[in-house]
Amino acid sequence: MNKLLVLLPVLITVLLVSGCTQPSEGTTTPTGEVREFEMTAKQFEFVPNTITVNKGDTVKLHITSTDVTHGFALPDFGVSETLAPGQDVHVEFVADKTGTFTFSCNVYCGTGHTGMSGQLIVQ
Ligand SMILES: [Cu+2]
Repeated sequence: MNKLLVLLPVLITVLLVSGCTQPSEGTTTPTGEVREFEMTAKQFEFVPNTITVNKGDTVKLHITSTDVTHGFALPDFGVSETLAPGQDVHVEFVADKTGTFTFSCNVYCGTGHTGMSGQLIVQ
């Protein structure tokens, strides 16, 4: 009997504490926004050819070639895609560093191929 009287407040305390303890909210969620862009690739340009985002943003690109097969290479973020004509190609990466980064066509598409490039600006 005495034992029970001693244990009871302990039990109640344990139940109250565990009942009030909530799982803490995640603190590792990305700080940036999700930024989506529609992009067109054609001989010999990307439209738009400049994309500006903030550091930490998740960048989603939907790229469609309107003429021949092109490529989309953004080596600083490990992106390399082939753009078949008429196909909506999805590219996604986190802009985790600031700077100006060049993306370019990496599939030979004609005489203007080497000049077919654009810039990603991460602020
Ligand atoms: Cu090309």
